[in-house]
Amino acid sequence: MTSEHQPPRSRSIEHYDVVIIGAGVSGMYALHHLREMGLSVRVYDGASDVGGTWWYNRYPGARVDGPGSPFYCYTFSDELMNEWDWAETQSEQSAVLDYLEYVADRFDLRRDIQFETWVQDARYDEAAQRWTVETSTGVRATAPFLVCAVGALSTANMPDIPGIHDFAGECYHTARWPHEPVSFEGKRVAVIGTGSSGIQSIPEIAKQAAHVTVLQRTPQYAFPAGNRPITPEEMAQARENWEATKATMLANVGGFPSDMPSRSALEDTPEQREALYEELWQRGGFKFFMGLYNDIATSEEANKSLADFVRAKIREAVRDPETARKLMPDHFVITKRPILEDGYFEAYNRDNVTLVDLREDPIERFTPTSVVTRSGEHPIDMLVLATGFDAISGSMLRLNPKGRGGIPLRDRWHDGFHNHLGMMIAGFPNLFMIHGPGSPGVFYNMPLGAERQMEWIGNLMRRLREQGRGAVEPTTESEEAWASEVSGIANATLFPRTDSWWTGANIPGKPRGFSAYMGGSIYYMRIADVAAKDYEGFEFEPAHDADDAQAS
Ligand code: N01
Repeated sequence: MTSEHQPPRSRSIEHYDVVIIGAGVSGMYALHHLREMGLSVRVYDGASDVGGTWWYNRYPGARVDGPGSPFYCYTFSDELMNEWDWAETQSEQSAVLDYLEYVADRFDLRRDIQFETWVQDARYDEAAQRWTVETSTGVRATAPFLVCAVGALSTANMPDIPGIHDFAGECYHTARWPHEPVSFEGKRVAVIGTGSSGIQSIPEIAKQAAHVTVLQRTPQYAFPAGNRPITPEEMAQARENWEATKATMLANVGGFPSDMPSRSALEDTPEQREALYEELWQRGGFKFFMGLYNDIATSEEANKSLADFVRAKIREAVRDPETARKLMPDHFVITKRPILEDGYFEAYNRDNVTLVDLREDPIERFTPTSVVTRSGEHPIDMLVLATGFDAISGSMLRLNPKGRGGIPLRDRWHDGFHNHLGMMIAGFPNLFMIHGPGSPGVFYNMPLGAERQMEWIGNLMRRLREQGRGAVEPTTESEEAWASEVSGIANATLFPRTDSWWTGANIPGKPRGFSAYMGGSIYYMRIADVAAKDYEGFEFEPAHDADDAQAS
């Protein structure tokens, strides 16, 4: 039983300045930053070590599938940059976890983290102006500030399919992969899901399994990962140019060191576009998106030119025309999270891989030994759920903190993820989210984004303490204005027109809406501006006991 599900044991009570929930990339930095500010901090995490999503997602083939190393990293410490060598551009999961473990050692983080401890409840006490958390290990802790570093891609999406719980074979979710080795040898494996996790794991599983049946709901565009070793010379160069590189990262819309494209795809002839697409395809990696045209996400015509190119590449890679047809995506390219692949389409050329298109041949039920689709029964020994996450807002809803008047967040968010600046929620004073809905979060270099949000949060905490204020929260008017700003930016693009986990469409019953701030670096100017205007859009409450607030 994971600590998430353990009944609470006997209660003791502890007091801190800040409680942080989550010891992943964001929570680790939050701890470091707040401790440097001189605050007493306690972190709780259900896992048994640091890493968050990198601790859980250890399925075969798991790798960084964004613009990768050495720039998917913290920037707060030059020493760290000098000490850590990245081996590959698309680091494998174990390499990222090694890095995070090194960070935990290097900055002595673990002494303030309580692992295998699930926060089961978080409740605001209006009189005391403090949050109280209840944990699975029986510890109860209070603090004036609660930082929710609960992860944008953390709460696994478990599909509700008739009979799925009756399936008697091995069953694994990619986001809760076992720590013990999983053998596929000689087994008939079904995989549900063809997002990043499915597309990374399917070729690896196919290398060992007797047979793989891929159950695909939506075909996807995927681009060559272009993974390659990082040479010592490249590492040395990255370190030498680190100051300039950081400045480029801060200015870049996605927080990575690349220049933003300034040309429309429609300025080029079809031949010129094709040549550029081909060059980037051969190079691989996320440069494909960052070195491209500036209107792929906004112009239907520009988008179609790239979509057609990728569809042709899929036709080229997959020998069986009927399988290639089923693999053909028809949404706007990049409007579901772009995927980097390594041998995914070629896997369908193997004799032991079969594709089921669930749009034509839906799953009817599971039995103890098979999955039954409309066309017939597929006997299986193992089921792999690569079905993704209740993303961005799901982990906050799972925590379901209770704000003023005991109002649960699920009530406040029943029709949308109301918040201001992606960090604070009206009625939930002194509660901060990192990478929450309404922030750039998953659209940004996540370690760097966590650092930048945490600096803003730390400054607000400092201001409260210095001025003897007890609580801060946004007004509902500022939340509404923020929601308009977030959706206004998204609606200028093609992104909201496709069902994706960005829009909440992957979770039945979830309120629809594009929940990431797509302005990238503009976001950090916006939050700096709010701070400069003495936290415009926020309300401060005097400390009920000013002496206590200063001393706590
Ligand atoms: O999840 P997904 P993921 N019946 O939601 C299908 C990051 N990431 O874990 O598209 C049948 O993308 C669903 O179908 P549909 C990365 O940002 C990072 O793959 O909703 N199918 C889809 O095909 C990524 O984008 C890394 O129609 C069902 C799949 O399951 C994000 O995490 C590695 C279904 C889910 O795809 C999420 O990726 C991996 C159902 N009931 C991921 N429910 C690294 O950097 C869902 N699906 C290491």
